[in-house]
Amino acid sequence: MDLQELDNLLSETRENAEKAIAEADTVDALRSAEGRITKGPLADALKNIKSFDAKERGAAGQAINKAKNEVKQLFAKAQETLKQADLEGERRKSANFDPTLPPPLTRRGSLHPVTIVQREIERLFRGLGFAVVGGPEMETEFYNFEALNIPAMHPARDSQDTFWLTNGWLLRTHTSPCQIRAMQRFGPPIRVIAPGRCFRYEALDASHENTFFQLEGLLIDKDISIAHLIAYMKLLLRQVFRRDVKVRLRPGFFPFVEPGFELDMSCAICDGAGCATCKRSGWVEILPCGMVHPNVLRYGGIDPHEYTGFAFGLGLTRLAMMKFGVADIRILNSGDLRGIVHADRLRGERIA
Ligand code: FA5
Repeated sequence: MDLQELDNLLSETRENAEKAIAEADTVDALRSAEGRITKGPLADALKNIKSFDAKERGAAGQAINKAKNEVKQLFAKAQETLKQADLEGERRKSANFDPTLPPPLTRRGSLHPVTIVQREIERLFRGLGFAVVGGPEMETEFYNFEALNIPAMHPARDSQDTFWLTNGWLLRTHTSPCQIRAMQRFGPPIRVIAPGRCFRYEALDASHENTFFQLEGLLIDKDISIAHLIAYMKLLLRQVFRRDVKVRLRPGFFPFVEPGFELDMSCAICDGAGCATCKRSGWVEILPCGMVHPNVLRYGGIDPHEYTGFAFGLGLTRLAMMKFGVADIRILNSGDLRGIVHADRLRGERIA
């Protein structure tokens, strides 16, 4: 054999190796093809090295070794690719891989129960022509008390223990300051609701938080009466609970309404039997309301001889507790969902 013939043989061997690699579909098939080629023509060529001229022997040996290494590398690479593919196949088989299935949904969070109730009420009142307004959480004494007919030293201030700020302002104790701001901003007739966070320096228990939500409502127009007030309150409760709710209306005193009422609902936690949430009374104070006091209308720049109106201050957090069966108000500010999950099961209602 001369060098030219050797070159042809080595090229053919390389081609055979590539062909065998393309045909092999398992690692074992690759191994046996590699053995066949390296131990066959390449080994034979090495054995026959003596048949070359002494001058050409060195070059022939180098060419054979180079071809051998190239073929080995080709097989090693092919083996690695096949192993990866096998592994992928196993993984798919074991996971019952179905490429036609839609990708798994990412679990999204759900809205806070108070937000859910707030949005429901906003939707209802928007549909009735009300605007949704806000107000500052840091308020002046004027808007939080004085303009609401609660002058300094008035005993009604004691019922709303206040967080005072060092600049003489305060954290609003209720959403009622939004009434005055709405009167000043819009003038009559007015239809607004104002949901928002309130703060009281309270001793905490199952139904009292120092940070909670109220939703203020104010309607001012000509010839508004208590009949309008009651009709709107009934509508509100029906919308939130989507069933008949046992309520009671009793006189309530608030300096900014006259007459004033307390609307309580039968405790949804114990079905009126009495529990820690309702302080064993079977009733939960939820919706104080009344006809806007003439002095408040005057503070808001409205003539009480021309206009009348009603206002309400819904305890939004307590309403969410009643709707979702949350027995302790502190759960709602804690971020611990277990109490809510429990109530969810209890009442068969889904939060989101
Ligand atoms: C007021 O705050 C009046 N501004 C409501 C009002 C508005 C009356 C307009 C008339 C006209 P009261 O202090 O009762 O009222 O609070 C209203 C509601 O807020 C209560 O019925 C209760 O549901 C809720 N609430 C009061 N204090 C707390 C508290 N510490 N934690 C949770 N909810 C509370």
